[in-house]
Amino acid sequence: MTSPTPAATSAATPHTGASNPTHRPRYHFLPAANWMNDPNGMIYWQGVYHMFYQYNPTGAFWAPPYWGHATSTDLLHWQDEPIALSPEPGSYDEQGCWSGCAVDDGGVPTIIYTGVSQGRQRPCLATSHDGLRSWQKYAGNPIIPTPPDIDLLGAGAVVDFRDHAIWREDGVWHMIIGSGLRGVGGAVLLYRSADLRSWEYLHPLCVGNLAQGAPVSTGVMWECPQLLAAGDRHALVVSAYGDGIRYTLAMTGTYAQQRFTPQLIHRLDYGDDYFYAPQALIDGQGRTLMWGWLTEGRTTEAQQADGWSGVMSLPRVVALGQGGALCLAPAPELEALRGERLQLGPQPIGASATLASVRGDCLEIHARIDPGDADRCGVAVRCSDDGAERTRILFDRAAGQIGIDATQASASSSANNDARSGPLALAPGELLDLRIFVDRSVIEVFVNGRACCTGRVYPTRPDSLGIQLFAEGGEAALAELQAWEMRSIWGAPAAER
Ligand code: DQQ
Repeated sequence: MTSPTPAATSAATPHTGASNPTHRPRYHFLPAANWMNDPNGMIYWQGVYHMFYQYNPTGAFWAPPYWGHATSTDLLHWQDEPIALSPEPGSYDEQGCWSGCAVDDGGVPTIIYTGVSQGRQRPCLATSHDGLRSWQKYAGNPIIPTPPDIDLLGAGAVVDFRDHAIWREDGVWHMIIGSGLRGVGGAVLLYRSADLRSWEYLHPLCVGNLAQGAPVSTGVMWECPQLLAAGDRHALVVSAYGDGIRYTLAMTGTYAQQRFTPQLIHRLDYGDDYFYAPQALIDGQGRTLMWGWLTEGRTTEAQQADGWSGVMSLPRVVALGQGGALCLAPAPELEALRGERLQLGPQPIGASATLASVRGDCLEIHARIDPGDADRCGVAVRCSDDGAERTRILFDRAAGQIGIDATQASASSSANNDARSGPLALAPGELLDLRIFVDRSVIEVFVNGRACCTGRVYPTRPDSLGIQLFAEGGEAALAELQAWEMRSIWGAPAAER
């Protein structure tokens, strides 16, 4: 395998990103160019948010991953830092430095990641002694040489062994690793250690069930596990994979005697893998903030033609909802990106009405809608003047579903143009409350504080900037709509990427 040694992605690196900026987000983080996937090692360190991410510095396609790195003091504007980890040819991570986490080991920033070589996935460690800028790999890597042989216990052989989350409990480090048990389902394996280097396997923290179909299938393997405190419960977040599924699952329940027992399980984002492999940190305000990888919804050829692939989600505040589900809300800091406010309503919503005063492809829209007797209603964004292209944020009351209908989003044959949704029931008299973030090809929607849905859209028409309200099978009413143009996080247009 050849492994180029690229220059570090630093603030001084010229932005060689989009040859065609049409779809490139302006207020979401993404590297200047090339491929990114999972957020890694998210950590709040001495007043600074550190975001690492899976990165291919050689092109807009997946390859043995490096760890890219960026920092922020305000959650909005990000500074590129040197590449943190690179695969080492001929070593235990020659096939990539896969996903992992970062912890504070008594003042020493420490990364645990998955080193991959010859198809084997093994935990590895690296430390920084210059304030998270450069990282030295531990001479004793890999720190766990083989997965546990839990087949002996009759639980099924371990099919994968990667991705890490670590916490301290009773003065001891605890680590979970994403896995799957052949013929059984996804699994999260629990270890403990006194020094982060020598680990003792305990048992599975939680195991899925391949046979489960309702309320949601849980897949063959669980990637990127993380155990979070949420209100009076715990939440186990995993990215469920295999058997035709790929989405983030949130399980809320109890953590006791070092085992997690789920009580409720749901998809964390109804856009499925458009919000994938998320990772959370706890910041200086004690908030749990989460970011996910927004995958592309277009062909690999289209991604490579544009020179970039993958976007980081907006920062989302994690909380336990009233019904016991894990809920995500946009971080309040995002309000600082708002331009002038425009306000509309109340007004009736007929079949479809284009808003004359709101247009754009970088917007935040907050709409509160009374569904009335309409079967379906919502807000359409990125609408062309002739209606040929449009993306609908659609509440289907009869089906009890909310989602993003992008089946008419783009005239391009390279775009997915799909529809994704999940359950939403409104209480009698409750308004549909949509906070919609449009950032060129990214749509993030937060619904009634208890559901969210991410989409990717690639309109082709320069006039696909319109906003419409629509109702079908009856009349709905707009209680209020506020809209703001969102500012770029990259400063002047010349500095944009
Ligand atoms: N991506 C990483 C893996 C992880 C997967 C590799 C999830 O560590 O399981 O780039 O998207």
